[in-house]
Amino acid sequence: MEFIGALRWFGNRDLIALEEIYQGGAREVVTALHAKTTGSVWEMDEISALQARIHGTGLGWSVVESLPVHEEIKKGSPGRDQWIDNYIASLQNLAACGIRVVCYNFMPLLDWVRTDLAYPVGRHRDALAFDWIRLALFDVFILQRKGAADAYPAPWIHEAEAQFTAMDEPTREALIHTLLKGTQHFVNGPMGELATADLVTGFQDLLDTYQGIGADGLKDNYRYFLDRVVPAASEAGIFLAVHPDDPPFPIFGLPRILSTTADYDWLSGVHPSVHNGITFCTGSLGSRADNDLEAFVEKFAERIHFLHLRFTQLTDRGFFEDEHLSRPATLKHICQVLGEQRNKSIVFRPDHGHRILSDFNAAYHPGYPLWGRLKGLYELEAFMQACRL
Ligand code: CS2
Ligand code: MN
Repeated sequence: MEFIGALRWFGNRDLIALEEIYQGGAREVVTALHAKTTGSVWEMDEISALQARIHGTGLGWSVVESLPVHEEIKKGSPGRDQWIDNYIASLQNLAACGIRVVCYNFMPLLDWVRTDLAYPVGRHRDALAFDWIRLALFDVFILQRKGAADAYPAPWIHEAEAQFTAMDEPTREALIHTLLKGTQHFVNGPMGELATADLVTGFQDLLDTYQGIGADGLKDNYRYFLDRVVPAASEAGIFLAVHPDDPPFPIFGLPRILSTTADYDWLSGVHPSVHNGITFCTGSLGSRADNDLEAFVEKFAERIHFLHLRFTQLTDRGFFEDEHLSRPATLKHICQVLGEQRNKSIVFRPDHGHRILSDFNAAYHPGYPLWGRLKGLYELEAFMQACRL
């Protein structure tokens, strides 16, 4: 097994240049055709143009992150077959250009959600964090979602209410922006397209479109998608790699279906083919105390095609993103189990990084600063080499 270090790159939406990623020592980038609208076919000439640009810098590109799944597919709308046809056409075009792994997720509406984008960790450095009280504050008192108050324990609601009452207008706006735009505006999806002027009502309208779907409904729609896409991916030679729910809990009443080991048992039961694969994101899955990362890697090793490495530290009200090496015993186990997979190479990336050094001088996308991630990359590379000695 060879581990190949990569950084995620957001194309023209990224302040970081490919040259910086190359100079920084990554061997590959993981990226997407970010300028495409969700659901449209990724044409071969577009893929190869981006590929030529990446290769021209000296970097490789074998993993796409992400090929977004249209909401109509997740909702199981009558028109979904056309969107699935497009998805398959994109997979075939990617395969024809030599892409091997395609990461995607099946989370309704929102990509990863955090309540804090500048959570202090130590002096002069910060991280992304998730705090249930701040989520409840937004959900119950700002969004005023029907039934929201029943989703949180009473003491959390009381604390949220006290914070809400003391909150000034700019702080409230900042929380809304953090939750609905901060981590969404540079990835493809419905939140990125929402008009900033009417964020809260726009979000509520989108939530209403998932009324009544529930986890079982979302699973049915996912199975329908997989029934068509897995055979096509397998024929094209693409390894699909679904990213877990992040955070791995239901939020805003939206269904979640890839949060626990039991969910992954279900996924591999639906289509046992290894082409129906996984992005093993230790940070996302590790945000639940009942997810055993070591047991997970042992169970699903052969269907793990892409690695997101970082760890989270759980608090009594959520979690924050920790150092990349903060759980060395777990990381060692992961490297050893995956390392035993012969005839396979796997791309890994430091998944999110702290802001350090000159990261504070540039408006990098939250979670994706240059130096914090490079530090993670170097640490992980060195750790993996040491595991092999
Ligand atoms: C996030 C996600 O936790 C993460 O890795 O950065 O954006 C994730 O990469 C996507 O959901 C994958 O589809
Ligand atoms: Mn991840």
